[in-house]
Amino acid sequence: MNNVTITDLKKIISNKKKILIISHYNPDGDAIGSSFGLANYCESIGIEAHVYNRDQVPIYLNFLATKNFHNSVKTIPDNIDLYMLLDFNDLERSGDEMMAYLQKILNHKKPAIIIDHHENNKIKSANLFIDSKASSTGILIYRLISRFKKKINSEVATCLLTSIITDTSSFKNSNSNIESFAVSSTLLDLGADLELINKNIFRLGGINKLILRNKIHSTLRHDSDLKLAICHATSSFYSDTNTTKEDSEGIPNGLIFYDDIEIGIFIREIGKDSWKVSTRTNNFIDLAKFCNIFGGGGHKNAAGFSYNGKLENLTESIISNLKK
Ligand SMILES: [Mn+2]
Repeated sequence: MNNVTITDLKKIISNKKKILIISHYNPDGDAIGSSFGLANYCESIGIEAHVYNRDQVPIYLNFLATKNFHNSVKTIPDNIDLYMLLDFNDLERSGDEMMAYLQKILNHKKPAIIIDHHENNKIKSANLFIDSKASSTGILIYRLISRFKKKINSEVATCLLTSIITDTSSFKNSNSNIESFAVSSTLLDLGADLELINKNIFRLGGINKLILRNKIHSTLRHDSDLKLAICHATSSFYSDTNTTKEDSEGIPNGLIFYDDIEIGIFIREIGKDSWKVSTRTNNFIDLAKFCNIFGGGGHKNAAGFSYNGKLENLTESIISNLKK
């Protein structure tokens, strides 16, 4: 494990011919925006760039594109000379197939770099460029590619602005620092299409999504002492309304904009007695630490974990741990 500077990074990339960029499964606007932005910039300076994600690009991000996008390791070409892992720092987050692939790469000590803004890095055998103060991985990609001579084109600028806008929830989250405004302003100057981003990112979707959200919000439980709101969705919520997990994205974040709620928690069923927990706050407590108790992690203001057991036990366990 080795921390590298922007100058090191620039040097590492400069003499490469074919790179592979990997981001986490269930990709969000930052995962897609930063990886496509980096790939498209590399292509513009003559480096062949391939992007891997276990999953397809979510519909609301379909306005972003890149030339070589893979959902299977089988189509990834040989002789990749640099591996770049974006917006995650735990191999598990790349998916089983890519995790096995990456383990081999790292064992063979092939050049790999993690560019990320999450804390608690778990990958020990790669170069690290991690800054948890950065509001998004897109910001880190901007810091890097703005060092190169070639001007950032409008397509790349749109990718990176998408990263920033989605990871800051349009500058509403507490990670919206001066740099995120400054870089956004520069990206607009470079031709980033804000109207296109807003049109796609903030479309609310079909009526089914509204019905799903009503069902989820009807499970709401509020603890006024803890300033906590918890709600959940079982698998039947999605099958009954013909929706997918993407349709419940943003639920925990939405909760903390109400008075009397400082901690928003959304629990989603992922299997029999198996749950995924997403937590959000605005500087009220350190959620990365809290989720660590359950074996998860993330940021201070946005973190999560998985849980096996009964929903009632999970809820009680969350509440009793928060009381501590
Ligand atoms: Mn991110």
